[in-house]
Amino acid sequence: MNATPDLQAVDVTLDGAVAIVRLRRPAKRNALSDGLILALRQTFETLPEAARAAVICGEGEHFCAGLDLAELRERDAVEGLHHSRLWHAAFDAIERGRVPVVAALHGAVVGGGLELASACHVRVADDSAYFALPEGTRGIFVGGSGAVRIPRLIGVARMMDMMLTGRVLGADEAERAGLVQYRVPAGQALAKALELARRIAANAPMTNYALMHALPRIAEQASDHGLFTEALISAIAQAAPEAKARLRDFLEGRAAKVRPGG
Ligand code: 1HE
Repeated sequence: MNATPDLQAVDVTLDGAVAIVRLRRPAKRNALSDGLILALRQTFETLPEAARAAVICGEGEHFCAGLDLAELRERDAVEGLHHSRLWHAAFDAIERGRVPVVAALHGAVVGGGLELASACHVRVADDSAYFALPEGTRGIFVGGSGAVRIPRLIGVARMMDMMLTGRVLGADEAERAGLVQYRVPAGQALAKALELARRIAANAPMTNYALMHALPRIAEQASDHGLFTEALISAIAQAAPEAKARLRDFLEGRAAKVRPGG
């Protein structure tokens, strides 16, 4: 694969402690070319030092139209294998990266676009968003980690249905299925994602790290192993000076209480 990162297709800005990563190929509905995939990997591996959380969003009418189908025509089986592994590396740079990532979803979130959203840590959809896996009807298969990450969110049965029948989920159905965690009126996905990312950025870094790196692994461990891993990670997290300071703040009446609707 000879592609180089298409750095024009990904824009990164810093808003306080939140990096905003924008897919910027609207004329092609942010379709994921090889160059864009490489740029995404590079972006998430080299986020600005000051970033403590990130938001990913898409420019134009849609979040992402998935794989760039114009490039698919050219590929043989061996190239297809390496191509899929390239996507895995890029999306791993998101899921197992340095900071939690909130996806702000609108319009089409389809195929590889849904795989990309599934690699993020929290998903917000506005009412214009719709979700599909057209791979089933295009004669191909998911190759960007969807077979692993999407069933974790909605189960094998729902993903099977989407792929076999071409079912398209609206924002409300996606929320009910567990594909997205927040649903907001059309046009408000980015604002909501930013609000959440700012909250996430204010957490102790070790807590965020443990959530990103330990929680998904524990979920895949046998329960006895999972409990042991949990004990190790919680011991490390509570020993951090920042954890001690936060507990002191609460005990001395300086920290926010937990309130309904918070
Ligand atoms: C594209 C792509 C694309 C748009 N690859 N060029 N993904 C799909 O099967 C979804 C294919 N796309 C669509 O169904 C629609 O384009 C949308 C619903 C996303 C948007 O519709 P619309 O009416 O706003 O835009 P459009 O007129 O269809 O497209 C505008 C341009 O973007 C047009 O190019 P133009 O040069 O004629 O202007 C389209 O060809 C182009 N375009 N989507 C290439 N996907 C690792 S495995 C992952 C496997 C998959 O992701 S399979 C699912 C692929």
